[in-house]
Amino acid sequence: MLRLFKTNDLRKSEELSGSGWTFIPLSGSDAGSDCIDKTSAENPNIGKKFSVVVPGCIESIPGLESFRGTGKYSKVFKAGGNIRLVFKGVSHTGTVYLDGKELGKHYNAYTPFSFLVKNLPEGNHFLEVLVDNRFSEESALHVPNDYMTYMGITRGVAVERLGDAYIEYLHIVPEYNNNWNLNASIKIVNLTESEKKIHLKILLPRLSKVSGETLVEGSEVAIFEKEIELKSNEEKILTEKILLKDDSSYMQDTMIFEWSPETPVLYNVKAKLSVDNNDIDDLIERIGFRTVKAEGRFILLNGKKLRIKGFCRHEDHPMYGCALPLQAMEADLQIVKDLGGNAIRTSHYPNDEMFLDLCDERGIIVWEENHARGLSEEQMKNPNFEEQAEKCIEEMINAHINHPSIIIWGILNECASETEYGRECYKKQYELIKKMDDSRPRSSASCKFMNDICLDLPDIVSYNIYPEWYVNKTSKDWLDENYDWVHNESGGSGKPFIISEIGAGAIYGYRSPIKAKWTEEYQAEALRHQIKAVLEKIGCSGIFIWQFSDCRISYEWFSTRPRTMNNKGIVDEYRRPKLSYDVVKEIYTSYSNYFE
Ligand code: ADA
Repeated sequence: MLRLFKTNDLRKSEELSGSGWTFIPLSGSDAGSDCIDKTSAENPNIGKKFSVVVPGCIESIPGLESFRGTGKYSKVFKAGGNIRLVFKGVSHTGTVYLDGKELGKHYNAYTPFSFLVKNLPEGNHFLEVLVDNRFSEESALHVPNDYMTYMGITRGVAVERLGDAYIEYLHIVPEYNNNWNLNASIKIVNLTESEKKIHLKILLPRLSKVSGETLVEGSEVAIFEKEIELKSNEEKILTEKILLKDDSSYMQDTMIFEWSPETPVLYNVKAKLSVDNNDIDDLIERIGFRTVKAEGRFILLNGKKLRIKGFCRHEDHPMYGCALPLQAMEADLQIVKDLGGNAIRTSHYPNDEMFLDLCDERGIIVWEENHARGLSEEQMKNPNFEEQAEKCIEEMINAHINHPSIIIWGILNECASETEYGRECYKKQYELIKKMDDSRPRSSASCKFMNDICLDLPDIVSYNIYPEWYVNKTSKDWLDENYDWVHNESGGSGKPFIISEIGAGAIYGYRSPIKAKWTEEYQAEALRHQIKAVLEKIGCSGIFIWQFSDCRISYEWFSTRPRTMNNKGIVDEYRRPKLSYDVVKEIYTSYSNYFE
């Protein structure tokens, strides 16, 4: 499964996820061995053929738990004609071959990519994906870090059969201006050598309430139609503002049901292409009617002052690596809801679209950010950094712009925002986001305290602070010091202010009345002080606790952590609650989603 709703009625899309794949480790060693005996002995499984399922991480295979190197996936599948191979995530670099011919390469585990193949002969074809999870100068974003870079085809794969023309993307961003409007951007591609006269139609279902609160989809209404001419192999991007005025045909006998954490109503928008009245392609996207903006010191969601009660969450699990199945994603969100949380920060990279689909359906607010964590100025000067970071933004927004749950676009967690060079990178990336989507506020989680020189750039100022853990100050004092500097001395004055990280470590099961650091008792007490200080702070729009669950880190990272894990989870990696679970639940559930 790639999405939680049907994305096509007409276009044939066959999932290649599942079984029938083989994996062969080609070169590499165990990351851990370098730390033990420096001989980096070659992994004994090199050349061995494993039967595997996709999505998955090869670290789930005994003997490959710490493998860092290259390997090749392969699978035979049936197809023909014009096809598109869609990959939702390959970690961290994937090179795709079809019948021995290279189709292309993609860097970065966390964003989708695809390859078009025209006029493929009908029959069996051989798909190979060379995967590489090594750290090197070529990789500016996947570096030794406080999270794990896994290896694998870690998200879904599909092969689509296309006709003479197809819809590459359908972006629909709702906007309210006395009426609801839909700002649509549609990319249409002619796959033939001949000119095409194509009819585009966009349809929106009317929703109606049946038996109380249940909403059902009624008839689909055409809200936009246009004839488009495309020359041979031409592609066109149409941008249209579609008005849903009260007197529009769509609005007869219906109303628009807003998306909110309390009422996460979703609409399936369908775009259809036809030639001479024959339908040739379609694409369905899911949207929610909601507005979000930064106004004064508040984040307004549908005009109401939002209070964020969130968690930073890595895509990480001891059984699945970063390739969590839907059931594991669902279990995490059940815990978030039980804790009284209303938000997730996708630290520190774009997330699986199925997870974002779940957030849309459950009314969980999302801060989604491009892939970067704690890169120094020197690391940001890697010649590949800017291109890789900006490409991640483009792919993230292109793929995720329709998710109503995403209300903040984030960049460059704890990177060099205290330097002039770093500022240039931040500035370019904020501008890129605004150009692609100016419907959402932008932010970046900073740990540069009173040295940050970029706070005039974002719409929301966000700080990662660790009082009672890294900084021996009370939570209130350290929060006040940073808040006051931001609002009195920095370019961030007067903007909404979020604590985007705060927390403390605890080893699951380490209990002691001495309440030393790493005990569950210490974490519970520190979090009580930290969360209360933030939620009681006038002018603070919310909090993302670091972090939801313990997660694996890469051996090669400079800082040693107990268990080679980041142990600041409210639950451990198996989602077993620590003592802090009840503290977080007690406090979070005592606050509403909005300021009065
Ligand atoms: C930073 C960083 C997180 C994590 C955290 C910690 O704030 O953004 O990824 O490393 O510190 O646990 O220290």
